[in-house]
Amino acid sequence: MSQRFTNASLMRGFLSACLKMERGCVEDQPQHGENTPRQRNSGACCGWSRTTHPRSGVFRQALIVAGAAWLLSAGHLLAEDGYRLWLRYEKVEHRLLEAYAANASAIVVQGNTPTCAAIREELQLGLAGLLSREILLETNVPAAGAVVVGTPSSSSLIASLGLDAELKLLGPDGFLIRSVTPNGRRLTVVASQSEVGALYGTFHFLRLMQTRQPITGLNIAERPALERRLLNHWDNLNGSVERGYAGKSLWKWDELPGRIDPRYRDYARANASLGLNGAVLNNVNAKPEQLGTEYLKKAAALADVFRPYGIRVYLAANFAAPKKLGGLPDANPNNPKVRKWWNDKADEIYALIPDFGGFLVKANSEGQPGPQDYKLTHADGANLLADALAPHGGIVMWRAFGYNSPKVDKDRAKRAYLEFKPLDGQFRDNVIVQVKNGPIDFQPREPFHPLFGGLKQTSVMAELEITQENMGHSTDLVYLAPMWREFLESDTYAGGQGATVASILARSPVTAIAGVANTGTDRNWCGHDFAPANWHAFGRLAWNPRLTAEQIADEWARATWGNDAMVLATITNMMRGSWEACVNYEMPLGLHHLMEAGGHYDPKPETVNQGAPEYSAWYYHKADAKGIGFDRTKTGSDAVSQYAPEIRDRFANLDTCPQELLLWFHHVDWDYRLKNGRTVWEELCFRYNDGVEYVKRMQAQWEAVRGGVDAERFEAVRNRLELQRVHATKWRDTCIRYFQSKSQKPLPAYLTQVAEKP
Ligand code: GCV
Repeated sequence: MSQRFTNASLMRGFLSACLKMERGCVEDQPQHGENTPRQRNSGACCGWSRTTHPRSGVFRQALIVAGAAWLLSAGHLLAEDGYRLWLRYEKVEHRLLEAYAANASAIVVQGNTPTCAAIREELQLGLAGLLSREILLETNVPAAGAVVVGTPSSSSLIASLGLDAELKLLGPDGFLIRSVTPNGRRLTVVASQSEVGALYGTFHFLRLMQTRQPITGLNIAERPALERRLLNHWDNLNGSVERGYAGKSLWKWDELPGRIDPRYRDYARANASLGLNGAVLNNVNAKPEQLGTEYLKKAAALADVFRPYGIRVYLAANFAAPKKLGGLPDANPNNPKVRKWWNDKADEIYALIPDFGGFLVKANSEGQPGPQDYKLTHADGANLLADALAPHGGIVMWRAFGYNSPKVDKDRAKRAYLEFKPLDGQFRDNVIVQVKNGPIDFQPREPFHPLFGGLKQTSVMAELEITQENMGHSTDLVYLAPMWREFLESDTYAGGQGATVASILARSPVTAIAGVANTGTDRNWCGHDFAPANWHAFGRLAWNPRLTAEQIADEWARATWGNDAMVLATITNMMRGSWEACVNYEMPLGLHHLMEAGGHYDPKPETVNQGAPEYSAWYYHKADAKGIGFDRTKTGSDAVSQYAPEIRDRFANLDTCPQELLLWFHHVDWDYRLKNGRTVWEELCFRYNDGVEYVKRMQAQWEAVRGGVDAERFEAVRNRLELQRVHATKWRDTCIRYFQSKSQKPLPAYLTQVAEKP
């Protein structure tokens, strides 16, 4: 089996090397500052991209065949290093090859824009890999079996099919994939109103083959649920990444705009393949300098690379920039000079980046400046920036992540709601409030934030954390789609039953979702070879929140690891329960914020911070001799009242509160008996141990795929699973020992080792 995998990647690698040799390896020189998208040289030396132009192939084919034969016979191995993510395009199995090839025998993409070039390149690259042959580009009259991609305005062929009305219903990013037979010729049409939509359709078509689905009789119509689907990069100007665990920042600010790293384009390709269409380049803890002319030019160079792939650039803005960068005495929204500064800044940005998406702002939170510095509200601050961007069509994503003032409420979980709910309806139309999934801060499991459904006259977007800040960084294998599905499906009961978070997001005037990226300069992008599954899952859910975690895992695993049934079943099995396992070995039953203060990797349930109680673990778990948990019912902080009555009552009642959130909402005695018959103490022990056992099972399962996946990634994952076992065990043992020191309860037999340790 391993031979098969090795040969496939070998062939593909060599093929791509030959193509690169043929066209020469010329890096693009950026031409930032242009006002219109422009045609770019398509060469990318070290990426996946290849030329769009068909060339005479006799010499090349001979070279490929001879070279591949040499490589195979010599037993040379090309490394499988994870760089290609889910776009590996490995050759399909023999039984499917001819059927696929007959329906993807030629490519027709009319149009000469950079996006059309990107479509052509992707199809050529993808089909060459999947079908292991060169697929010809045709210009006009397609042969039977051709794939025709485009828009009615760029392609006369698409225009002739009369799809306009249907395409209109799918919006600018939506697409159709249809098997048609105009004039008796069998074709596959990928059509959209926009070229970027056609690019999304192209990736979808390739995905059908990557996941071994039929490509005949197609009638697929897709439309994204949300308009803006963004990654938030917490990347700093010095190249570090806040909460980044995969090397340095992808953006080489010191090299930009002079040198364009080929990786930028591959980043854009990966995002476009999922339908992601925006990137906030810099950390929300933003440096004012990011808005200075020097860095705007650098951002513009990135925007130029991303544009053909439909990715718009956004920037995190420091609210005090008019003062710190502009030299004004203050950044007060009521100061006309401050208004003018933001207006001028917006003009400057749009002159450099005509499709600039807008600003993301963290204000009056964790030390960041904001309108409250001038006794003004979040709405005043957001509207200031919104007014500057409005003439250009930009938006402001104003974060609701603020909890610093205990004066607002003693319970940190209540503060954001209390600050933002009274401002509902006061934000400009081009403001969208960005709310983290839960009311604390990206804990392994949280109930949904009450601002979803709570804000009724304000656009609301969700912020998810792809990077595993509190879930084992890039050491632990934790597949997050089940968590995001639980969140998106949560019924807020805002205005009645069925108002899920997903539907609330989709009904805002501006619709959006953001994920805090887990990318970095590590060769495999995300550190752990399974971590791209979370980037992938976020993108797929941003496009379609109804996809199940299982569907997405299956799709990612096939494209990333291959279609061998045993390998696939093992990998998806491991992924399936990995989030729940992490919750269990870190913070089960609704426990939260037990991690150590700085790195958020190790457990520290004993943390005490006198100065800022919300940084103390005890503030959250409140364990003592009698019991454990945070009472957020009427007898406690009454945070439950921030939810709609149906949800409030469900969470407040011990009988109906989901067991997974028990200690989030309730303080209970150690002997409190759960529906399964165990006491809280017993259940805690059980879950902590169960989490560790799951990791051990993943280790055993992974051993079973040895030889079924490439050796390089196999070893890398194997090593990380062992580190995860150590990490999980540390969490279990530390927490159990600590809680036992409070409860004084006996340990179950399976945990006696824990007690023996110092
Ligand atoms: C970017 C948490 C993280 C911080 C992060 C902050 C935020 O507190 O630990 O690193 O800062 O959230 O989302 O603003």
